[in-house]
Amino acid sequence: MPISEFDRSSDPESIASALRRDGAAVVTGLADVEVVETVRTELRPELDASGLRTESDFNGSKTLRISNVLSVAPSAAALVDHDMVVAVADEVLLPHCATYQISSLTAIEILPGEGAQALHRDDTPFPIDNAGMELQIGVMWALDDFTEENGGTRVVPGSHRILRSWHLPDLSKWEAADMSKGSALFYLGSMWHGGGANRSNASRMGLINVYSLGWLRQESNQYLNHPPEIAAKFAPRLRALLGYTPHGSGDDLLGTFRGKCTAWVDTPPEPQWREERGQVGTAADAKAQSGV
Ligand SMILES: O=C(O)CCC(=O)C(=O)O
Repeated sequence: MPISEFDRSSDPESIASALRRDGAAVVTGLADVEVVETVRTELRPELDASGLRTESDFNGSKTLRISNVLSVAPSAAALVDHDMVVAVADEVLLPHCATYQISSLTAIEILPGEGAQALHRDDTPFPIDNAGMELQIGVMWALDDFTEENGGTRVVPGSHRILRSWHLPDLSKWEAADMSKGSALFYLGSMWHGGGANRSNASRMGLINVYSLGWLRQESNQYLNHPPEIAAKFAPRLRALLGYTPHGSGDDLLGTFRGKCTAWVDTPPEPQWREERGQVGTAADAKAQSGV
């Protein structure tokens, strides 16, 4: 089953429907080419300096990865906090949480000669298996043209429908995301996917952002990857996405500062950050978006 394609003028509801049906969808030409080029340039020194620190059987030995993406590449904010991404994530995640967050943020450069990564699900760390409740949505931005030959992300369409406690899907039925630089592959956290083998003679760079329900622990600690002095430079919604906001306000209140009931009012860690109402998924946001 080929991966459905949309473009930057498509409506987020249609993309979310394709995701619910197939588990993955590509949106072509979503990022401006200048943004992509700037992000690539900003990522380069850190990828070269520390990209191999994550070397492992799973991550590969010819793949560079870094997680402090926004600390070294501030221009990537335009991708992480992209309106289309947030609109699709709203559709998929907000039915199940008060506000959602970034679970992991990783720049990945697959070098020539790297083998295929094991197919996997991003939801694996969470021991929950609830049909109809998606825990995460991933967005892989192509910072190079992605092809099957250079390691374009492989996905197994339909594999999100098989609960983990049931049978394994047929993982031989994968499709490689074939997409031009600046396009984005959206996929559900329940979807089986993985990096492809790079059989070309050029590297393949991508930026993968995973957004999760706000009541789950982040896979990669965004407060350490992007400490307050870095987060202070970002827009309120991006700070909220990094987790610098509590989840909910009533019985669902989580992420308070100093652990006191009364302290959440002036958290976190700058009082005005909360006043700016940067959270995604709040009533205030919904009102602002609808223009009412
Ligand atoms: O690099 C890719 O295309 C996918 C990487 C991935 O899924 C992962 O590392 O979890």
